[in-house]
Amino acid sequence: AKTESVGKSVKYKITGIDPGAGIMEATERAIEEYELTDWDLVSGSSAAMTAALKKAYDKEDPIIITGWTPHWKFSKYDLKYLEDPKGAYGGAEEIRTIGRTGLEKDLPEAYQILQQFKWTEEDMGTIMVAIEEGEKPEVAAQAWVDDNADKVAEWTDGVEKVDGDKIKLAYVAWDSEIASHNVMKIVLEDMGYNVTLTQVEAGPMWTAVADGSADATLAAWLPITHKTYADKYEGKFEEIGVNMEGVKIGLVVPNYMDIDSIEDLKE
Ligand code: PBE
Repeated sequence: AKTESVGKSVKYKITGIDPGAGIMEATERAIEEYELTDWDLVSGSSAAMTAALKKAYDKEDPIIITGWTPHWKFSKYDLKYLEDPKGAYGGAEEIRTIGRTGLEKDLPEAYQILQQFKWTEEDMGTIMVAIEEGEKPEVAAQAWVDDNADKVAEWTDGVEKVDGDKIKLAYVAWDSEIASHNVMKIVLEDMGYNVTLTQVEAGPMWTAVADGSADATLAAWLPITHKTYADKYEGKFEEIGVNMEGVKIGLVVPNYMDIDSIEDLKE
């Protein structure tokens, strides 16, 4: 028999990430829909969340985090998503590539590469795990590019090299996006571009694409995670392509915890 409720055991706290992340909004929605009135979503950062997860996991302490796939935490720890019978976190998500209006006309070669850019959770996982193990993002990305010339060739198929044209990509310091943007920087540079990566928060990332101060981002999680941003800037950005399918967000706990569903948090 349980001696203590899950809520008590984690002090009614869900360990979140940066406040602008779509998963934070989805979690506030989950708290409402599941009537988790005593619960708080604590914001922080991806790095602080994974540090808290490591600390709890090493001691087999309970912890509830906002989690997503792809992410290296699932290869490092034995974790599970809590079931979400009310669908607060949506269903099949995709990571989409979006650009500023006019990008196709101004930088057609880059546009075509961005359009042809598509990879898998496994591809991205290799890079994320290497970075987590201490490799520099640009080094881990370069190693992946070197090992995957066939995939890169598909992304650059039919595209002519340019001569130092400038392109600016905006991204957030989520592990998945650190991996994708470092890879795209190398691919575009190999095609002759002068690439700037700008790391910002989620809101400013969307704003930058909408107002044209960034050319593109590979980090638009849709249709649910970034819906509020996509609605806000409707007509002010362009969907260029889908770079990964079958991604997911939700509440995640270590497998040693004796709960299976968000419903169980009410007890
Ligand atoms: N994430 C990773 C982001 C999108 C990429 C799930 C933390 C978010 O919640 O906005």
